Amino acid sequence: MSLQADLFASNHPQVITNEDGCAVLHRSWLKPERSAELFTELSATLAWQQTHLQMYGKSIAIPRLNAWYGDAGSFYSYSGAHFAPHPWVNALQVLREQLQPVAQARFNSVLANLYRDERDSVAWHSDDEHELGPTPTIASLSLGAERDFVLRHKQSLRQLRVTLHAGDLLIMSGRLQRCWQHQLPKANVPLGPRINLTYRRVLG
Ligand SMILES: O=C(O)CCC(=O)C(=O)O
Ligand SMILES: [Mn+2]
Repeated sequence: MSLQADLFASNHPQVITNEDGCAVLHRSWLKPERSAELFTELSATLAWQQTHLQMYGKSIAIPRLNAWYGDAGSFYSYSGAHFAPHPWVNALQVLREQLQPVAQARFNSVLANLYRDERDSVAWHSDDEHELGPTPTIASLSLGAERDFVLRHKQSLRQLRVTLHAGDLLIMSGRLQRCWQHQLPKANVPLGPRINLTYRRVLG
């Protein structure tokens, strides 16, 4: 069996939207055993931290843990929080090499999020920070518990909901971050932890 066949399932990508940017879902991009191994390794070894954002003069703990890895110099900031990347670790580096041909993009950093249970979430936002450029390609890989991910068109307010499972790869590109927002709402059933890796290119 070839290395590719051993690591990846071969489902056809599904276009979630092609309107005002592109979101394409590769279901089960990783096989279940590899997703499970990666989840165990990354949850135990990444430098998870609690980020606080400054809002209305208060320091607010965001409802998830995160960790930023990347090339030296790929500084990143959002809503008043600044991240200097940790140097690449092997597992994240290997994934980067495997993701780049699928996403047809080069990445120099990855933001890892850890949602500890169903109460952790990420609120409506776009990944539209200046340092990502106007049409960023972002490759988002899910591990651990399944969670709903919702896209909302900024003008029409049309919503698209997808359940992301362990091993699913969502690629967002083109004008998607200009024209749409996304969120990962809290769930109303008990759920275990989930890790999401978003590979990005921070422009120097
Ligand atoms: O966890 C997810 O699937 C999305 C995370 C996200 O949108 C972000 O980190 O910018
Ligand atoms: Mn995002």
